[in-house]
Amino acid sequence: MDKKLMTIDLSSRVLLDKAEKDGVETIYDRKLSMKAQCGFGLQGVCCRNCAMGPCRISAKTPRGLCGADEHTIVGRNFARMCAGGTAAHSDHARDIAHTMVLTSRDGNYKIREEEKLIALANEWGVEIENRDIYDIAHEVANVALMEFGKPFGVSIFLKNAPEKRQKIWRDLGIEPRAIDREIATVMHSTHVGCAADIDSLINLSLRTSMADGWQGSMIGTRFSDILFGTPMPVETEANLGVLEENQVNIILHGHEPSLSEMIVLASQDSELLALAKEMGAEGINVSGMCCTGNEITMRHGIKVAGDFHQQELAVITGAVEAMIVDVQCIFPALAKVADCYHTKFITTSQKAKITGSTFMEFKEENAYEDALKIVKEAVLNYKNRNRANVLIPEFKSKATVGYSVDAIINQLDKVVNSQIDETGTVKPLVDCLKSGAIRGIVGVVGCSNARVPSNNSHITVMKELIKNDILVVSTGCAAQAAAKNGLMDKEEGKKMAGKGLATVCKLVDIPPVLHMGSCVDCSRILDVASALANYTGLDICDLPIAGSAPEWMSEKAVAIGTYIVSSGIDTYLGIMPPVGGSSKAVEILCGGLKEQVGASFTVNENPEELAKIIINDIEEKRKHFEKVY
Ligand code: CUV
Ligand code: SF4
Repeated sequence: MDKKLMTIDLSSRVLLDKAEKDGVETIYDRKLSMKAQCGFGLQGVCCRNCAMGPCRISAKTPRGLCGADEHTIVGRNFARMCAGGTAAHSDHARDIAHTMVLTSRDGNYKIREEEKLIALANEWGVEIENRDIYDIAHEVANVALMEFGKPFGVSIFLKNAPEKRQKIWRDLGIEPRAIDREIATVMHSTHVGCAADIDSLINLSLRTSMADGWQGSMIGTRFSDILFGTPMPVETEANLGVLEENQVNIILHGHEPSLSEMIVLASQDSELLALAKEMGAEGINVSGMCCTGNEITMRHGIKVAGDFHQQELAVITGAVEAMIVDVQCIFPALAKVADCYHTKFITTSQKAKITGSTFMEFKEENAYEDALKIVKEAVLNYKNRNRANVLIPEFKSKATVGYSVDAIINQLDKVVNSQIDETGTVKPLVDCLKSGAIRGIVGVVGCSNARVPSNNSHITVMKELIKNDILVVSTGCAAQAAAKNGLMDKEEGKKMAGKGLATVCKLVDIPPVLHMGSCVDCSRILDVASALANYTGLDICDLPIAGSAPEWMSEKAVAIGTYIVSSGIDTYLGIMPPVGGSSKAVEILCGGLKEQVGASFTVNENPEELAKIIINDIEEKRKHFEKVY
């Protein structure tokens, strides 16, 4: 197979040639050599939850040694994926909450959004009268940290959802209690000799995923906004063409803004800039990858170097002085690729040490100094760049990013709400949906998956949706695919949108695909959905909205999909999860859940078909919506 057909990204294709020439291996090579994938794994019917196994289910051996059948095994594996994803997002949030504890007036971390903090304090019953803002911040942080392990009660955020939705969760017993508790419960229930009932295993999966969406991720997003600012529309550029020939190139890859914000600051330090000059560079150019890239582009317009599948290719340009990473979605392969070039591959977290990397620990307690040291390492490396072996692809696209819920409401307020004295509400969005100018809203999110050509499913689905007047909101690597392909360029994007959507885009000056942030920021999508439901007095499942993950791959994505469905939003996957081996699991996830939570999963690995199904279902939802509202 021609490797270049494995991605639709033009800069990636250019660099795949260079990789070949340089004799460097990438994910695409490994994909090609890993021909047959394990059928049992793909179907989810391999169990290694105890050492009598692994047990694999087939027609000949329908049960494992303990007697677990395919439904039990698939259910347990699925629940563990949800727990893994919930753990990752929530541990990210935990670090951000700890960062909030460290804030002080003259420290490295400060409170940027006092108003947002006060609002949260009020929501949580934290005393604000006559108190220093930092005292309030520390107490609010403590309340959030309690969400991880509180012995009684349920998630503090659930009350923001429509009442009807809350009742559904209560009746089904899927209100998440403490985050760590839900994860531990799933690990316990899936231990050998525990839960063996598929319905209850899926029910547990929903509850632990709810702890991801309606607890951990919400803490992550809200706290990041309070600490680093609420994103507002800002111009940027995306794709590897953002690397600079004559500057020190630093790529930030990973997830937590507590690191990336400090690196961005350190890269503006005058001594380091002077040092860069000394090294012969014109400046320091920071760009981002994956979710950390989303965090810093949303808040500062920092350019987006690329997505999950481009991490090796970025190094292969030969123009990157340092790839600085923290946690999640980092290829261990980067160590080997970086070895072939002058690039320093710098790991910074105890949670994600990687063999062959340079470990420079980043501690929030010592944030700015640690960041200075790391950036200095990059700057000093500039002199080692082999200029003869540099290739920066020319491809990059303009994008407007930074659409937090506040930004979306603000933008619409400017044009509509302020004239009718309803500022701060989603009325204009509801009106657009009601009139049909916008047929619906779909969150297209998630990773790139080497089982399909990189970015192809994202772009196919998004283009089809906007052409059919469906507003797309996006996070994660899906958002980066959109940015790289001009879908977030206000001018270019409008041309790809249907008439109704294009008119709205023009009127309120937005692109047809709105960048809402990183994966944890899928909580922003929950916030918009709740706001729409609360404003209309409907439940979330009554709205013409949907979620889609056309190229998902991570456990985090499984947790996201599952909490989105639990929230009453139908979710459309472009990659089949490893549940196919259990007819009952498929039946529940792709059907039965509808009766329980008013939404379910649909899977179709053909992106054109996937888009068609979404559009059809949105139109069906509209009929109901128009009747009830
Ligand atoms: Ni957290 S989880 S590949 S960076 S979206 Fe990108 Fe997003 Fe998936 Fe990872
Ligand atoms: Fe086999 Fe049961 Fe052990 Fe799983 S838990 S490995 S099915 S014996």
